[in-house]
Amino acid sequence: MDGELKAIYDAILEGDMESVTEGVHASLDAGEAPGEILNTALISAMERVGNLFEEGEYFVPEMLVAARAMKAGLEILRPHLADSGVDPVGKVVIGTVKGDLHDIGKNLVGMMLEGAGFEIVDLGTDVTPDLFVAAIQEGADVVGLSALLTTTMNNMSAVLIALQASGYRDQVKVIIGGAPVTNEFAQKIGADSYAADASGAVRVVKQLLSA
Ligand code: B1M
Repeated sequence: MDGELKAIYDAILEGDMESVTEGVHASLDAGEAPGEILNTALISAMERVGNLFEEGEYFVPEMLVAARAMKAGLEILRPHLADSGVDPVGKVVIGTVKGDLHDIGKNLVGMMLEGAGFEIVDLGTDVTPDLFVAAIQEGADVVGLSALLTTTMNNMSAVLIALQASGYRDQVKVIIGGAPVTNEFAQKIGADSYAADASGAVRVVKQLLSA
């Protein structure tokens, strides 16, 4: 990792939002590719934060400030990642399921889909099944569910059950993702597909809509 990217990485670990902001701007000005900044500095730093939390080096407050710093960097990258400038090719309702407050991965998936030309309705975090159903009733081609906790991934199933009960299940494709989620789990709960990361989500959503 080169100097500027390493500086951003370190600033995220320290939760130093100002340095992350400066670093991301400086890297973009220096011609660094947005995807490189995202993967090499931002995402790797959050992975390291997770490891430090597991090792008992970091606690929730450290995770929180690191996440805030990462999100500041992500916001600067947003227009560079979502720069397609074409009419929407489909509408995606996205949210993190009930009980779960993690939104960085979900935001990234939303940004990449936006960049691929989709209209995004982002319901945020801790979203109840009813809210997903209400948003889908307004019209959507795809619903994307995110969960980062083993305790909340089961709430994805509750959304599918609510969709079925409302009669809207056949009108939308359902894609799920998040660190504890697997393809096997997606099949088990009756989702249409699973993606491991944001670029995979774009590929899968396009496939689902062309099928
Ligand atoms: Co939390 N947390 N956290 N946390 N947190 C994890 C997830 C954890 C793995 C840390 C650890 O132990 N190593 C662990 C979960 C363990 C488990 O369930 N097995 C954990 C825990 C335990 C907790 C708390 C319970 C801690 C506590 O309070 N004791 C608590 C729960 C709060 C709640 O949600 N109710 C909690 C709280 C928090 C913070 C609020 C402090 C903060 C979140 C801030 C925020 O998001 N605004 C936080 C953070 C930052 C993390 C880690 C460190 C980083 C998550 C992240 O942003 N990663 C995380 C450890 C880790 O993941 N290494 C951890 C970067 C992001 C780009 O990746 O989100 O995986 P990710 O998204 C990827 C893919 O998963 C995928 O694409 C994304 C981009 O490539 N993807 C999708 C995600 N959604 C998708 C949807 C799709 C498709 C793909 O389709 C729709």
